[in-house]
Amino acid sequence: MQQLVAQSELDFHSETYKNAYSRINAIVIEGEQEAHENYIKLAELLPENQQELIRLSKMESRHKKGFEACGRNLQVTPDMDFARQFFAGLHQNFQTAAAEGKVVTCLLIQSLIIECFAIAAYNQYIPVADAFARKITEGVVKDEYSHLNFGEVWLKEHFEESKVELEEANRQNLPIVWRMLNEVEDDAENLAMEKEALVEDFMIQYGEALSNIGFSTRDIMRLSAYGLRAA
Ligand code: PL3
Ligand code: FE2
Ligand code: FE2
Repeated sequence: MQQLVAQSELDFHSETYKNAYSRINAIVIEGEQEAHENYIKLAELLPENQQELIRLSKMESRHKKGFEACGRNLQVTPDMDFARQFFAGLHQNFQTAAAEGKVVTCLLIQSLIIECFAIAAYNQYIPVADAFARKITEGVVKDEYSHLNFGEVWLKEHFEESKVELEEANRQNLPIVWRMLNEVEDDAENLAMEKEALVEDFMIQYGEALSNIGFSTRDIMRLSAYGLRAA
């Protein structure tokens, strides 16, 4: 196992840090951009929630601008090609589901999986971030809880008729998250973030979300660990 960079040794201007940041920063910028587009798509699919979803999509573009400023502040150029590759799996699955009008799958991918991933990552990042990025990330993470909440509330209200699709969407998309975590592990470590802690935080958020929607403890155990051992 690689040694985690101690927080006291973090040098935000070192080449090692900036090199890792060029990919992590890009991932976050791309994630916020895709979240922006995904909520616009969801607004089309759910006309009765249109105003609310457009509001969320605007929050996502503000997040994107905030993280772009974090990269500029450290004089880092985000590696956007890497980031698009990083999100390609979830992106493709969201597009396919949207084209088929599968709103439950779209909500699971964006409002549960991606938001839980973001909440876990941002909470891990805040204590080890530079002062500028910490302030921005603290503001962003508060919003992400409200995005997660939108998905939870909608899916709770439609729980019985969504259950089968949720199970299938979880089975398709959760293994992608474990692969994404593996891909980002080394760079995250150079920012003093531990993969184990990211996984743990994600599992807690995602498990709580499934519970709020109406799944039993037994279902949550089965659903939230799906594909984890193969990762
Ligand atoms: C939705 O509102 C935002 C989607 C962003 C997804 C972010 C995933 C981040 C994974 C990378 C782990 C390191 C995080 C570092 C934080 C700056
Ligand atoms: Fe966001
Ligand atoms: Fe969000």
